[in-house]
Amino acid sequence: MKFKNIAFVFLAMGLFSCTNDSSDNEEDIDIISPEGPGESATNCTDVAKYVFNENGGLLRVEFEDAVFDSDWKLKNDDAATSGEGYMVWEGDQSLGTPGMGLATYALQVTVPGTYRFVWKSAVKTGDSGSDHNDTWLRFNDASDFFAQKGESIVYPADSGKTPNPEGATKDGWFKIYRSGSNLDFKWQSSTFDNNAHDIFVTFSAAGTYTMEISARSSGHAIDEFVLFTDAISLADATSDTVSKSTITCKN
Ligand SMILES: [Ca+2]
Repeated sequence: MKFKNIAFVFLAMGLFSCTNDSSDNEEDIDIISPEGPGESATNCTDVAKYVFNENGGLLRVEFEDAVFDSDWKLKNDDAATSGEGYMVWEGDQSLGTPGMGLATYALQVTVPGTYRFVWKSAVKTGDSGSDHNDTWLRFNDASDFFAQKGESIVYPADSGKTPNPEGATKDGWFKIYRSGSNLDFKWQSSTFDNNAHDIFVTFSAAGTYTMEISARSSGHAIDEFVLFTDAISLADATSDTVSKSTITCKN
């Protein structure tokens, strides 16, 4: 699958058709939406009712497209981000207790299966890549939520499943961190201290699922996230040519 070629086709189509016509092309769309890269297409005017629609085994969502506690600050001062910018936690740290500064995302999944989760985040406080670098994540209504590195699979604490990772985990939440000395926005999501495991969630049936995030480290900034099946590579899922998932409205 060459995303760039598909994106070019739709960009070219966009030059000759008004947006009202674009829905006619939906059956031909695999991953790229007709609105073109960088757009979150929606007629939904209430962010609390946003539903993000998986397409072709991919969800690509602007992190700021949710309802946030006032200590999550929306900023648009970094050219490396998209949409309206990014959210950064400027409240108290919550290193041991998930659930503070909670935000949720409704994800409409049509292709059941296991999806890898990765977000694009940055460190906006201090000069260490190992501090102010994480936020809590939970999928409480999915069939499975786990982290994997090779043969090693771990589950969140209090999920009823073992083993659990080293480092912070509680009440079904993983601490999701980025690492490395570069503090700028990059696509990376891991859990398990000093033994980075990738993050996965399994949706065993089509339906609408809830993704939850909550504050952990102050100064951790998040721009976007992706969920993608093993039919898609990380490079393709996070390519700049991929459009954001179509947003519909909850009834
Ligand atoms: Ca963003």
